[in-house]
Amino acid sequence: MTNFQDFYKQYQPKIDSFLADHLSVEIQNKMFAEIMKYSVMAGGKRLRPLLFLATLDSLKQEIDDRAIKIACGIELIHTYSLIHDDLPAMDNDDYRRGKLTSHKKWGEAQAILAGDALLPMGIQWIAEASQNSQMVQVIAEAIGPNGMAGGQYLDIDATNNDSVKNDANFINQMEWLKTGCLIEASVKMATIYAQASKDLQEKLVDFSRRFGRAYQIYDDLVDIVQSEQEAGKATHKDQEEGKNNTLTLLGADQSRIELKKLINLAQADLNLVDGEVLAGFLDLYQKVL
Ligand code: GRG
Repeated sequence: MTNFQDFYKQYQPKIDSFLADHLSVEIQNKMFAEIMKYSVMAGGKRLRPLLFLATLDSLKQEIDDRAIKIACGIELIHTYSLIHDDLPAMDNDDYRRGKLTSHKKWGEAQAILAGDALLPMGIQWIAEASQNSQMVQVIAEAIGPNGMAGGQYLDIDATNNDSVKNDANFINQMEWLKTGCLIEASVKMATIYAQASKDLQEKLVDFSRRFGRAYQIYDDLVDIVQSEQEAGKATHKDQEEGKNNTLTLLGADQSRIELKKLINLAQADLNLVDGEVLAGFLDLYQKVL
């Protein structure tokens, strides 16, 4: 058993160096490699790969090089989704992770292709390292039409569509598909890799769902907390931009209540496993409470 800080210090650099080394070696065209690496190495928190590894830790599964490769495969897929999410046709963002977005830095066609290439490369790493078709199926389902891409479709479809602005079911579904499914898949793949019992798998998947839902609420609240600190008042940037999310639906106070509930439930999901590291992920949310 180890705590979250030690775990993070041990594995975050391993993830970063695996990503940097393998992208440099495995991509034949060095210019394309640079474009892909630019976004992958731009300083992400590595939340999903660390969740995968922490779930293995909770099941007392050894974290070997194969596990690191699977974890990095998940991060490639996540990075693809961010590059495409930032494109002019989608969120049209100029900055991501404190740096110019891929299309701003390299051009739109280049950014589309970097995302196009990161997605199958991520799947390939997971398939190669796991040799487990069930894990490949789990990740493919999580990011396809009934997962992340489907959620992004709902989001695009709903922007500035007043009829869904106050529809809690729609917002929950859209947010869940867009960000929750990949988080759930990261934990589920770890339970398959570690051959966890059905009971443990169910509990950990419940944890991942609550953690993932909480992450969306947290992510929306972070902006509010930052503007409170900077300007001494809460501004609803998302509301101004016509976004549909739990924050614009419930408001900040109710979102915080919802977040606290989810944290308590997620903590209880860890009762049957060695969940100290996984529980540490929930501490992240204290920043906005
Ligand atoms: C383009 C098919 C397609 C999907 C895009 C990821 C995504 C779906 C949309 C992102 C929209 C968004 C800002 C959601 C809030 C939560 C979230 C996923 C934040 C970004 O992930 P982090 O916080 O970022 O893990 P880092 O940079 O740390 O990896």
